[in-house]
Amino acid sequence: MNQQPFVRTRSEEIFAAAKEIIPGGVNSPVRAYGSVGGVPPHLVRGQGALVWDEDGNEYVDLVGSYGPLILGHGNAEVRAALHEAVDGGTTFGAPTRGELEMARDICERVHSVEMVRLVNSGTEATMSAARLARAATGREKILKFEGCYHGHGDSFLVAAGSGALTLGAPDSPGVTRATASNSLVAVYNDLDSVKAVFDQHGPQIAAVFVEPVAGNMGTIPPDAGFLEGLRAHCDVSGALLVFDEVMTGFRVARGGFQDFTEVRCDLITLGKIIGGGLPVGAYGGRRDLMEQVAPAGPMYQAGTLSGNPLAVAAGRKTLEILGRDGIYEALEAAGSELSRGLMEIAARHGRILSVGRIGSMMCPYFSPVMPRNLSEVTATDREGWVRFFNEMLSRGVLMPPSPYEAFFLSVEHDSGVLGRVLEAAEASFAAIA
Ligand code: KE4
Repeated sequence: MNQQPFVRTRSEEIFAAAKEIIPGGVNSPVRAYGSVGGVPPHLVRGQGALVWDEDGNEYVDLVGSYGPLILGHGNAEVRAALHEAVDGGTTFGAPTRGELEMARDICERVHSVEMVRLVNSGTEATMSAARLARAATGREKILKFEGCYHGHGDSFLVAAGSGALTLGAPDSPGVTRATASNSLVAVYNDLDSVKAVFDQHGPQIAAVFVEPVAGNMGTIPPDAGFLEGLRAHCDVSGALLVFDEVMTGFRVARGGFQDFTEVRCDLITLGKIIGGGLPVGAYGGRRDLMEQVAPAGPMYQAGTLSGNPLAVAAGRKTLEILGRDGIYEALEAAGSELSRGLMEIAARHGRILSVGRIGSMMCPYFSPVMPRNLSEVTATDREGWVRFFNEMLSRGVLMPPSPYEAFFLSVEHDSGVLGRVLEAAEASFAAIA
């Protein structure tokens, strides 16, 4: 284990040049290390649980591309499937058998999905699901939760507005007040806040969007009864319930979070893992809703590369492998080993960690109590977390560069790899004590 801060000269050079012609030097903001400072390692290769940067530094990867790489980097079977697909062509703009098989793979595994449409990202999936919910109900408002992220579609880039009515307010320039006024915001795990919104706006609400496990403010599972309460409000008011499982789909279980709950959503959004590392999103659910999507129905949605043969090949092979015995048990064991190890090491150095975790998706909070919503997450020790991040980075462990992002382990994160992480954690907690 390298005990010296890694030299990242080439990453620095590339980052400086990139900032001249790419906003912030990155193609997605979190990668710029704004929350943690310093220069992001520019990666050149990944294999299994490891990645290497431009300067030849090796890291244990806990980011996993923010979810897709549940099989680790460079899975041989996925690569073989891609090589075979690319030899046939990269895109056709015509339907292919693979898309039917992918749709069957999803419908067979995920409760409540009778029909599904493939798109190119999680954002496209949630944007399309929102449009479908509005089309199907004739209503305009969407309810989401503080701290939940559903991609960068305008309807979702809203924060809780001022006042008790939690009216949406633009969270980004460019999102109009008109758009934001149709986005309502409640507090995750707080059914009283949900009731307040439904009391005020119920008949106007087209859909409630929720991450069944909140993975964009770390990892916060739903309180007992929370999802059941959302289902009940939707049933009474006629709003649709949308599970955004872009992150949890096929991550937490073979069928996503619905394998753990009796609650059934009306629509679901998927992404990340179903692309096997290539760009894919999907939305699906009740047949009577999905049959309203063009060309079967009037709600328009389209995409040049939707159902792309390469992404479908990688995604199908990934789902096939995830269907094999023992995979989720191994992921659960890895998550449990890392979570327990981090808490024990932190305690030895006088720190109490609370780890939010479901399976191989987890987040260590620098807090004696497990947060249940965004305001409790923002009350955790962010400075301590940032110092820990940078100590771990200097010891060859790549955590996601934000306390609001989850760790994603893969089937390649075996005890040997996790031992390296825990060894780095021991030194890092000592360094920040
Ligand atoms: P994409 O458009 O990034 O494929 O998916 C948007 C999205 C939708 N729904 C959920 C629950 C999500 O977590 C995401 C994207 N997740 C972030 C990670 N927190 C993507 C990482 C990034 O923005 O670079």
